[in-house]
Amino acid sequence: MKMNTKTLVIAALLASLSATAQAESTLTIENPKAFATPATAMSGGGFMQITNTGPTDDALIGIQADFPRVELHTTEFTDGVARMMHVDDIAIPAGETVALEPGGLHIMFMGLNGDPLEEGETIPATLIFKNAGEIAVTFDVVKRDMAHSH
Ligand SMILES: [Cu+2]
Repeated sequence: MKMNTKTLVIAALLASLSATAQAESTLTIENPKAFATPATAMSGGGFMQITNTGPTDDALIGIQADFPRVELHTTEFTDGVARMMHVDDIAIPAGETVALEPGGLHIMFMGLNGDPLEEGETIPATLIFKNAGEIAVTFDVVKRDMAHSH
């Protein structure tokens, strides 16, 4: 009986701790998705919208996923030619929504090497933010909408 009470107290403590952690998270991740790639593709793009509802600027500084390499990329256009460049971080200013989208900022899943991203698959990943810390997300692999290709 005594044991049960103690267990209940610990459970209640843990519940309140996780509720606190959630209340302090001011980042909302919406619509994480990746496009299905051709069989020979070496990399695939990941996209989402990140909203910072808090009073403090934050930044996406990394991502972990089960690929040989995962990078943060931006896209630059020179004379109409798109070129992807690696960036160290992506600023998520207070009160703003930052869209990672085709032709702009994106996540690059690299080293696919014969194991393409397939429609219907999901990609579990952990986003790492400067202030908010780690946030788990799951990317849905969807067919690429050709109207928005870059
Ligand atoms: Cu890229």
